[in-house]
Amino acid sequence: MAYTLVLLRHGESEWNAKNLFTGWVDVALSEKGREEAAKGGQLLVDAGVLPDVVHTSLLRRAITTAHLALDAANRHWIPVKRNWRLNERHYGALQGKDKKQTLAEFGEEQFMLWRRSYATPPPPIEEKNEFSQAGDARYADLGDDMPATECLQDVVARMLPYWESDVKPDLVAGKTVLLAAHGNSIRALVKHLDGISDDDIAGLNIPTGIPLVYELDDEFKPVVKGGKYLDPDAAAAAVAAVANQGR
Ligand code: DG2
Repeated sequence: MAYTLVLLRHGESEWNAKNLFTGWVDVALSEKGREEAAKGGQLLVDAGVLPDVVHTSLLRRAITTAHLALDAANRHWIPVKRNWRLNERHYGALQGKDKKQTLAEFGEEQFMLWRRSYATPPPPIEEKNEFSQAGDARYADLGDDMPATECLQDVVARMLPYWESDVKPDLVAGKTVLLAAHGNSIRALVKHLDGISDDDIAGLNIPTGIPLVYELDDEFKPVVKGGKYLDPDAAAAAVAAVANQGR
């Protein structure tokens, strides 16, 4: 028996368009991002992949993307579950900073360490920083789990419990799952599913708004490693653009 999992990074956000580190800052989709989300829904229809349940983060760029995609696919009515464990990685003190300026200020090596290394988080954000989420009601129950910065390793550690407790059971129940999330929370899950090494995951980038479909066997191993983008040409171009951000 195979399970069907659809991973969807939100459409372009207003801060993706401005090239700013976003993390847990709750920015809206750009107009282009809204179009990408609806197109993502149409790609699902064209491929005959119709989600039965959607899991999203607590951030509006993923929530809105799921809504627009499902609306376009006439699946706006399916159950939705939201959890902070699917949030983008917390980008610490880099939140709100310009990627190009950060690259110019700190150099290629440090920039890529912060952006793509597995285990090096950016400096933590201070509570008084205007882009801190301290005191945000939606995270009131997190207690010690509330991050001030995260590397990808931290995202894997906080995302996997939700994968086990909430996403896998939906797959086992025979549901097609849409997981609408973020560049780095999706990288964390893809690393786990495809068994990508800590070094090699640095080279993986996720495009905005293009559904990535995984068929999983009954041990949750991908039938095709890397899954299948529903618009492979657009995905390849968009992956290159993400990789080159800041340059
Ligand atoms: C981006 C990812 O997250 O940035 O937080 O800036 O997927 O929510 O737009 P998303 C951000 P990079 O790690 O690709 O720089």
